[in-house]
Amino acid sequence: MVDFSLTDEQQALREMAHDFAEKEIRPVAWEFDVDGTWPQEIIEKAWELGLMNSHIPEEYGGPGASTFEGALIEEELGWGCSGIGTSISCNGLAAAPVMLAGSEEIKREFLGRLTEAPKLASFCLTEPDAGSDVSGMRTTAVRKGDTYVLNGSKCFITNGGHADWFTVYAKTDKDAGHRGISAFVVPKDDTVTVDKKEDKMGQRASNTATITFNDTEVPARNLLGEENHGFKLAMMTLDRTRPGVASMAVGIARAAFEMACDYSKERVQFGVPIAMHQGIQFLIADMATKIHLARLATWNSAVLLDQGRRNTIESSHAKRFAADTAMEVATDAVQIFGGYGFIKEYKVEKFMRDAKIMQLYEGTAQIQRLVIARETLLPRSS
Ligand code: COS
Repeated sequence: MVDFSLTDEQQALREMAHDFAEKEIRPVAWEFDVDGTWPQEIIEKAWELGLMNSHIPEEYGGPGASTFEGALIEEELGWGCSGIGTSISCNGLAAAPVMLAGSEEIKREFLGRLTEAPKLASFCLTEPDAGSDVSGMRTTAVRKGDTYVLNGSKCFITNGGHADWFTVYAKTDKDAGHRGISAFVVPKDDTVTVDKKEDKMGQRASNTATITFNDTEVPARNLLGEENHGFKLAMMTLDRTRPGVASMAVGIARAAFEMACDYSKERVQFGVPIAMHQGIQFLIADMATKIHLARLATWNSAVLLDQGRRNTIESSHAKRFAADTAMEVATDAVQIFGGYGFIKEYKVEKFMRDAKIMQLYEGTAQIQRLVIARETLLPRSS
């Protein structure tokens, strides 16, 4: 049976997340956007309510929510403010490779750190010269007895300036391309430096930093999975986290859409509210359809994961369509506001700035299309 109706528990979770977004995030979202204020108190409250680390299983102290339930939470956080929402949700990206490939001991230690206190962890894949082309990374990890020594810089690291530990991808065999990358859990210590906090166009309340590892030593047991199998682990991680990004994009689109609908009913031109004009109605209708379809694609990609099935193409469909929807809907929302949409006081422009990153992070809109084309033309079996 195909059925996306929510159980009473899921409905309650969604309402709780919405309530949190409305009462804790929305009142400060535009103010935090101005100076890029770090939302520490909001993160702590989200952690207390179980809106953070939703995918961490109960045996490691987490809520043990499904990917689908995580998607419900992330849409509401994205509706509140996707910058603050990203700060709250980003532990999921760092924790996923640990859940997929960490030993029992590593899972207990590092997932436990996130569930015992409102701590943050960051996913370190991207480098200045290795964005979409993951294999081009230059960070190295060299085995020395019972340890690995890491050297290199990672950029655009979400929550990087506040992280307690990092999931780091590094070359363990420089000449083996994607088959020479390994993943490690790296606790923050004095050899890890935070070099730069980025001043961004949107999602300004989230922290984006450059993190450098300077002869950073970790025990060999911090290797996630097998040596030189890190690339696949990164890809499997992104399959799991892209539904969350897609949900947040749906949340942005919905927020912009609601604001535009309200405005169209108030703003009078040619003697009637502009919502009465067909030109505006058609815009509203297209926005509504896109949001509806983006949500369906997102839920589908999440449910497949919960069923233990590979969701690579569905995850990319969802991420690409929801991200493009967020950008298009936010742009049209500004259009409906007319000249006022361009004025910060009217608030709607924030959604347009925030939406842009949805087409960039966790795989650009073009990378999603590349994945979709490859999976369509050359489907993978495993
Ligand atoms: N699940 C499991 N394995 C996967 C996989 C997936 N989703 N995608 C690829 N693989 C495997 C392939 O099967 C292949 O395995 P073999 O070594 O056995 O042949 C290997 O990984 C390499 O795959 P591929 O040839 O497709 O790699 P490319 O170098 O061409 O890269 C893209 C593919 C571009 C899709 C990948 O590099 C990518 O997703 N880049 C974007 C990275 C990104 O999202 N960055 C954002 C930063 S994180 S915030």
